[in-house]
Amino acid sequence: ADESADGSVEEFVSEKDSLKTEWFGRAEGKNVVFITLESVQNFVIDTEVKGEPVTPFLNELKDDSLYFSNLYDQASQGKSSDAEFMVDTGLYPLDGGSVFVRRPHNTFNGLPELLKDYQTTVFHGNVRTFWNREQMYDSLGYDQFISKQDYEINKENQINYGIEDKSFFRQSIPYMKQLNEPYMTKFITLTNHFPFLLDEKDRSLPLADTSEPVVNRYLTTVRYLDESIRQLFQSLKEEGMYQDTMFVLFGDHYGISKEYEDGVHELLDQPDTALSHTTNQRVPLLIHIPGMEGKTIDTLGGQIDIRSTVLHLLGKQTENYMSFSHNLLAGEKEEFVAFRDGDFITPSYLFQDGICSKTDSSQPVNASHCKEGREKAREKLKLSDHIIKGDLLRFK
Ligand code: GP9
Repeated sequence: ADESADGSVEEFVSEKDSLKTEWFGRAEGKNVVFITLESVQNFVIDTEVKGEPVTPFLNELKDDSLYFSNLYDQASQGKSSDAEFMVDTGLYPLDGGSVFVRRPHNTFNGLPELLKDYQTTVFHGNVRTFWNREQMYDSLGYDQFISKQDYEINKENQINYGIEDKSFFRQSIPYMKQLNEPYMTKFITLTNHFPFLLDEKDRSLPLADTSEPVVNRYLTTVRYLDESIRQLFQSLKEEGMYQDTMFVLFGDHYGISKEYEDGVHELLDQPDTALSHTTNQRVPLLIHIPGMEGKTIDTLGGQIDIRSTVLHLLGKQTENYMSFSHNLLAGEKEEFVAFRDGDFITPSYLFQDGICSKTDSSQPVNASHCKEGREKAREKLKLSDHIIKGDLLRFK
């Protein structure tokens, strides 16, 4: 097993649940635009501050999209890079550090490899070396990486890690117009990043008054991100680049750590329980195909499942691919999410911080109820590590 993608690994990780559904191929041949929503947790959707929606645009968009409301953040120490890694490869992050940094030379069969007829470009307003992206994108097979050096950045349009999202999207359009169709682009947003800084002039949401200033600021930068996406959609419509595109928007990881979570409990008027902490770790996933009716899907899944779901909509059969991704649109989807630390959640049980509890009530139960789930999580993580550490996909 050390030197090849042996039968047992293959059996376990092939993407079997790609049986055709009514959604299969609904976006076939369309361009694909991924937008990573930096630090966006699902609780901001349909939440208000002083009577004003935090995410008015995403709230509207989700009504015309496949909106996955029960999707968990599975990123680990590699944060944004882990989220990208899962979406591209359907493998789990490593238990320490970032795969982008630790294993950039592996063979991964990432999305650019599978979408061979697509021109693939990543847009990001930070330096090329952050999370070792430049090297990793080469390895994943991206054709182009438009980064900080390609944008006009000045005192007015820069904050925190780099260019502000509104300017980022505005300046990306001319590059996008040069792409050959079909194209796949990935926009990695930046402004909604800890410590959630924003100039007064860019703040359009009233400041919430929870006892956590970090949470209060977070909501204003989430609103800014929401506005920047509205502006991107508007520009693409004006340029005639909207109609033939599937948009995939997803939160990359949590923004509010446990340390500041009291502010979220106050905002949402929720109790401080293991269950509320866990449900707060959900990130939004919206897949918007112009002209397609919207639907909210509450199938339990994780970021690792985004890949298979997108490939299904693009009409790609995935059963010969090796990954841990499961199509969220398939009726028989296994509702199981493994977190990197070995914790897991299913519709029935939640295992977190050494405690087994019922998912719907957070009532602790006998540990035996979580035995099978813990073994399953351990097995998946072990096999994924095995693939990454042995660079086993080079044999596929
Ligand atoms: C940095 C950006 C944020 O370029 O992607 O990374 P994070 O700190 O969220 O992982």
